[in-house]
Amino acid sequence: MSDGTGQTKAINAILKLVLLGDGAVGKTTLRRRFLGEGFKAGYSATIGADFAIKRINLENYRLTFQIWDLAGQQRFAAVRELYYRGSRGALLVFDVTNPSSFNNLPSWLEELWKKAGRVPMILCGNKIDLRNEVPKSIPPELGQEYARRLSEALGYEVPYIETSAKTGEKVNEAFFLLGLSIIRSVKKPKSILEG
Ligand code: G3D
Ligand code: MG
Repeated sequence: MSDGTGQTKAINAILKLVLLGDGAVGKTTLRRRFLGEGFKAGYSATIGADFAIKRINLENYRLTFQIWDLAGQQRFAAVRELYYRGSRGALLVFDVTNPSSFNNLPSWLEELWKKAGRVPMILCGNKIDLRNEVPKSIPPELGQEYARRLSEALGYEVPYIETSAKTGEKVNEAFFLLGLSIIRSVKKPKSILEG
């Protein structure tokens, strides 16, 4: 979009993002890490979820991420309905030191797809700082392979990234990648301004 001076005008968009994955994989810690200081936070008692806002600039977009995170392990269906409603992207998280959190990914996806549709997402293997301490951890190849299969099934790329919410490694990258995936998925940029 040009403003007539030859400069590209930034496109503003508000994007609701949801964090998914088993309890204790590090969703809340990832979110806190990414937000750092000076974010606006809120809490929806109805949904039992926290949300916080962070603005980032990405390409010619000014994105306002509204990041949602279920408080505790809410399993009440009506609540989860609201949690997912209107979300534009998802960070699907497992703990590389906890194979069952990896094996449970399909059930999280099923829920996401049912309630939010096939939104852009990234797969995130967290707690890599602990990988060498745990004999049966999930190797990077397995995460990559799963993301590749998901990408194939969905027809768009689902990136895989490995993070440590403890050290901060790749945490910003994970959220930026998700932002990029959303931008790429939008054919008409204006459509992400809606809803
Ligand atoms: P959840 O929101 O997915 O349920 P949390 O998970 O963010 O509450 O994290 C669960 C526990 O894992 C927390 O420990 C948290 O500090 C820890 N954790 C999260 N991410 C990492 C990581 O990347 N590396 C390591 N080593 N630990 C991590 P506590 O002890 O507070 O319950
Ligand atoms: Mg949490």
